[in-house]
Amino acid sequence: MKEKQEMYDINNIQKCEESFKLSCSPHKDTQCVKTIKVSDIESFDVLCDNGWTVIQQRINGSLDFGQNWDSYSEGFGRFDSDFFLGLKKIHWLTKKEPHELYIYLESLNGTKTWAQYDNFEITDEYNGYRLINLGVFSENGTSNALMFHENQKFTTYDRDNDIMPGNCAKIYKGGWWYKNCMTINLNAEYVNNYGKNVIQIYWDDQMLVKQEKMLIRPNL
Ligand SMILES: [Ca+2]
Repeated sequence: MKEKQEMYDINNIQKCEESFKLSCSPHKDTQCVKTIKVSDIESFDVLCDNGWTVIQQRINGSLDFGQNWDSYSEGFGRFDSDFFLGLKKIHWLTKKEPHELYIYLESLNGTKTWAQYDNFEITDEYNGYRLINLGVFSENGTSNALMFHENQKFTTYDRDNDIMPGNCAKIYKGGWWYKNCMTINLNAEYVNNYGKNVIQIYWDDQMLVKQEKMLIRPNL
């Protein structure tokens, strides 16, 4: 088995039922692992969640997101815990066809909200995995904070593409589409704060986040 597939312990998440569709779209009302093949790169597994493809999640703070460029490019973590799918895969998925992005947020005090963008796309590695498009924003109790990061390249501690004199990924201990530096960062350090697990991130200064997921699906 290939090394990057071994990162994902799928023993306790079932395989999706067979389908001709090369996306999570048919797999509503369930969570399952699906093998996807897009042109030019070898097949890879994704976590499907109620018809959406999960590209990133922080559900228990068990994983250090202060990873390097190659790690963000290929992906890291486990589908049954915290993980990042990988910028290369996200690029190919969002290049193949238009995708909407859904961000689920649960705050430290238990408030659950979401933000959605109807046309999410990032470039290839040569162009820095630039966040070239977000599309139309809709929400339920969140602000349009991610728009601040539109058109930014991705930055990690070993690849500085932000517009700060320093490196935002070093400061916040996680890769992101930093500018100078951010209004939100869902890959920031997950720290223990006053005895409670808190991701040291916020959504537009308003909200400390306890759990969050980023999900995409074809917008046809
Ligand atoms: Ca910089």
